[in-house]
Amino acid sequence: MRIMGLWRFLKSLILVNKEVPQTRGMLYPRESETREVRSLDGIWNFVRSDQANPTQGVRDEWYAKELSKSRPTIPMPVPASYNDITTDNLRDHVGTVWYDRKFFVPRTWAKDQRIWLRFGSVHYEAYVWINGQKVVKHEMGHLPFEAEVTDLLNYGAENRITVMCDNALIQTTVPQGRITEVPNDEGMTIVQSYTFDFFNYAGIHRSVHLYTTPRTFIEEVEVTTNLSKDASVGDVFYSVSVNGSAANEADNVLHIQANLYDKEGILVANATSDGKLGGQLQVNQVKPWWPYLMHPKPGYLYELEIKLLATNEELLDVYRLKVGIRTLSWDKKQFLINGKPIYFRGFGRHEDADIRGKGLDNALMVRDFNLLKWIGANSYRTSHYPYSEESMQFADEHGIMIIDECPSVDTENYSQELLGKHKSSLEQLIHRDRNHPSVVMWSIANEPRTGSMSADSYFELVANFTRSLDSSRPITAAIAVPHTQDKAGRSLDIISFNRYNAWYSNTGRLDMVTQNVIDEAIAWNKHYNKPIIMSEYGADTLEGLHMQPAYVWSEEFQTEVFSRHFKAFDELRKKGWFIGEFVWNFADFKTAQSYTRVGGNKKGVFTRARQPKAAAHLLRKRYFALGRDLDQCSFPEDLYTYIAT
Ligand code: BDP
Repeated sequence: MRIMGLWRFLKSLILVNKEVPQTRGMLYPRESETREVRSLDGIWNFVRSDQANPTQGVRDEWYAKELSKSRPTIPMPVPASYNDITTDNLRDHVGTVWYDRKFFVPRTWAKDQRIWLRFGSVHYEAYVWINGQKVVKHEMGHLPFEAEVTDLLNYGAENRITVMCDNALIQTTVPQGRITEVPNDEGMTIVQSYTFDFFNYAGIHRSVHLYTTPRTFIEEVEVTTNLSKDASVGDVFYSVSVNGSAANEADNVLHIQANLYDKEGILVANATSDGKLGGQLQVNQVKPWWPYLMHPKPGYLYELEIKLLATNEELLDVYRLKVGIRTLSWDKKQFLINGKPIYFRGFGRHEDADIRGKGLDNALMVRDFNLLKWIGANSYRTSHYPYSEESMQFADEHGIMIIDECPSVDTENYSQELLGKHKSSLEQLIHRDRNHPSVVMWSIANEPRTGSMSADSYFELVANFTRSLDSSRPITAAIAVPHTQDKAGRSLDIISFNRYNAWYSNTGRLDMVTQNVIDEAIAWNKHYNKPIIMSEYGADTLEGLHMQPAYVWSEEFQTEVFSRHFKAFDELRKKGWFIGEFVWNFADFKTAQSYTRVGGNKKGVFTRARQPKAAAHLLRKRYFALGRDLDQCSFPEDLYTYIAT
C-alpha cells in the first residue's frame, strides 16, 4: 500500500508536455448574405437516467427513437440548468440525463451548402445524435462545440436531435470532483462531492444553433491589433482559414477582401489579399478601445467584414465581426492599456440565478451590465469558468475588461490526464475568446493547491502552454495558499491572491484587516517581483440584517469590511505595483448544501435577484472616486444624497 502511494506520488511529479487536440472553426453563428442561423432553443423533452444505471440509455439505444418511446418525458427549457426546474430532487441528480426535440429543416437548405450544429455549452459532458446517428461528443462545461450535420439531416422534413448530458465530476475532470457510493435509508446511493464553492449546475446551458455555410467557407478569423505610440494610427492584422474543396483547386486562387467600418458604417480601411488569406488594415485617426470610465466613449468597436472570393471574383462567403483596437503591455510593476496604466476595480462573479441556474438569460445579462456600470466597475473575472459568448460581446461593447478564467478550480491531485484536460480547457477558451478586446488577461486557475511539489512543474507547463497560444495577454491565477508555500507564481505574469480577513481568518475582527492586507500584498510582491491584484475579499451578508456595532453577516459588517480593505488598497496603490481590487462577489449565488451557507453564498454586493445591499452604495462611491482620480471620469448626479449645504 505504502509503495503504491509513493509510486503515485512520484508519477505525479513526472508530467510530460503532450499535445492537446486543437479546436477548429466555431466562429460565433452570425447571419450574412451567405449564412443562415436558426435557433433550436425552446422546450425540449427530458428524461433522467437511473443513477445506478447511467449508461442504460446508450445500451438500450434511447437515441434511436423519440425519448418518450423509452421513458416518460418531462418538459425542460433550453437553455437552462435542469436542476431547479422541477419540484423533486432532480436538483441533486448525479449522472446522465437525456434531452430530445424535433425540428424542421427547410427544403432550401438542401442546396449546395453545409449545415452545422453548434452548442454554446453543455455541462459537463455531452453526446449528441441527429436522427439516431451519432454526431459529436464533447467534454468540458462552459465552452462551445459544433459538428457538421449536412449528411445526417432530412431536408424539407422533420428531424430529431437527442442529447445525453453527464454531470459527473471526478478527479480527472475540469473542475474536479468525487463520486462515491454511500448507504442511505433505501440501500445505497451515489453522491457527488466537490470542494469548490458553487453549485454544480448542469444541462444545456447556452443556446443551440443550426447554421449554414457555403461549401467553401471562412472557418476561422483571428484578429490582433496595434496602436502607434501617439495612438493616432491603428493596425488590424487578420488571418483567415478557409475550409472546403474550392480551397484545394489548383487554378482557383481564393482571396480575401477585408473591409473595416466604423460605428457610423463608414469604410475606414480595406485590403485585398492576393492568394494570401490574411493581411493588415491601417486606420488613421483611430478610435481606440478604452475601458469604461477611462474614456468618455469606452468600448469603441469597428466592424470587420471578411469576404472570401474565388479567382473570378465570385463571392463565396461573408463573415462579420466586431473589432476593438487596443494594445496591452506589462512589466514587473504595471499593466497598461494603450500606454496608460490600468487599475482594476471590479468583481469576481458567477453565472447564476434562481430557477435557471447557469442557463443563458439575456434579461439577467443586461441587468448585470447595467449594475456594473451603475456601480462604476471597469472589470470582472469570469470566476470560475468561461462565461457566455454573448456576455463577452457585451463586455466588448461596454468597455468592461475581463480576466478570462478557465474552469480549473481548487486544482489538486495533479496527474497527466488532468494536465491534458486543463490545457484543453485553455485551448478551447483562447480559441473562443482571442478576438475580444475586453479580454485583457487569462486566468489559468482559481485557488489551485499550489503548495504541493507537483504544482511547480504542472503550472509551469500550463502557463507555458497558454503563452504559446497567446502571448499578447498576461497570465494570472487566483492563489489562496500563503506566498511562502506557493509554487505557481513564478510561472505567472501577474499575481492575484484571494484572502478573507475578518471572515475566514480572525472572524469578526474588523481591526485586523487593513494591515494584514497591506502586509500580504507586499509579501507577494517581494517574493515574485510582479504586479499584484487582490482578486477576492468579502464577507457573507444577509440582506436586511442590520446590527450596530457591526456583527458578522450584517449589512454593516460587509460595509465595514470593504472600507477597511479600501484603506489598505490606497496604501498599496502608492507603491505602483498594486494594480487591482476585486470584491467577492458581484451577487449572491447558490452552492452545495453546507452548514456554512444559508441558501448559498451571500457575499454578493447584490442579492441573487440583483438588488443592491447597503455596501453596494459605498462601493459605488469608491469605484467612481477611483475613476475620477485615476482617469478623470465624471461623477453620476445621484452619487451623493443631498444632506445639507
Ligand atoms: C474563495 C473561492 C470562492 C468562494 C469564496 C468564499 O475562490 O469560490 O466562493 O472563497 O468562500 O476561496 O466565499
